[in-house]
Amino acid sequence: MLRVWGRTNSSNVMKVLWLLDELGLAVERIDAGGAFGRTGTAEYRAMNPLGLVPTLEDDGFALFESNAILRYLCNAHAPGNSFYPAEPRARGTVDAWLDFQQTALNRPQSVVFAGLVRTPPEQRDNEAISAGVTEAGRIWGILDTRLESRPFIAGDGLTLADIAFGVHAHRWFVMPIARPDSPHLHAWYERLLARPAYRRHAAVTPS
Ligand SMILES: N[C@@H](CCC(=O)N[C@@H](CS)C(=O)NCC(=O)O)C(=O)O
Repeated sequence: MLRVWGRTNSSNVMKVLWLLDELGLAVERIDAGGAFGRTGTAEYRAMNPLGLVPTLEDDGFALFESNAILRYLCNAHAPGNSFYPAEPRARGTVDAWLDFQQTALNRPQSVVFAGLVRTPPEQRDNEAISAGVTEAGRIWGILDTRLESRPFIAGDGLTLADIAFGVHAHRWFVMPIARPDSPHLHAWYERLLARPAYRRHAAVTPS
């Protein structure tokens, strides 16, 4: 039985739960991280050295880093699935966007999310939040251009790239911020909203 450690309001945990749901794979989930703790023990650190969530356990094998977990789940439990295509160029494209999510979007989007959703107004660093909105908006703008000529990030169908960005897209569209106009990005977000698994795990009230 697959086991996921992580609280459901973590974007990186959402990615994994959304993919598992899309693939119809059963999972046992253990609340961990944030107020749940459990991530500081030596046993947990042996699975996830930074003590972050998510962690995946699969029959004695443990894996950290959400995007690595997405790839592993497709490789090990859904080989041939189009979410992570085998053809080298198609796979390379998905990998590039997965890396781009982690390296370009994550930081500015986290500043905005943590600032507006998890910090009381009197303690907010409004300058940092505003700079985060500008930078995250620039990255989402790149996605908007990308999605002008294709329904999903890597082409015609949903892939891991959409999952990695999709968990952040809902937050982006529901947070009280001044977003740049992005019609193609918004149309893609609506395509995600049509998927029950996305609504179950990612399109939830930010907390
Ligand atoms: N690059 C890591 C980042 C993991 C991460 O930052 N997780 C956050 C939640 S989204 C976390 O563990 N925060 C501390 C906690 O929940 O205790 C990944 O993609 O898995």
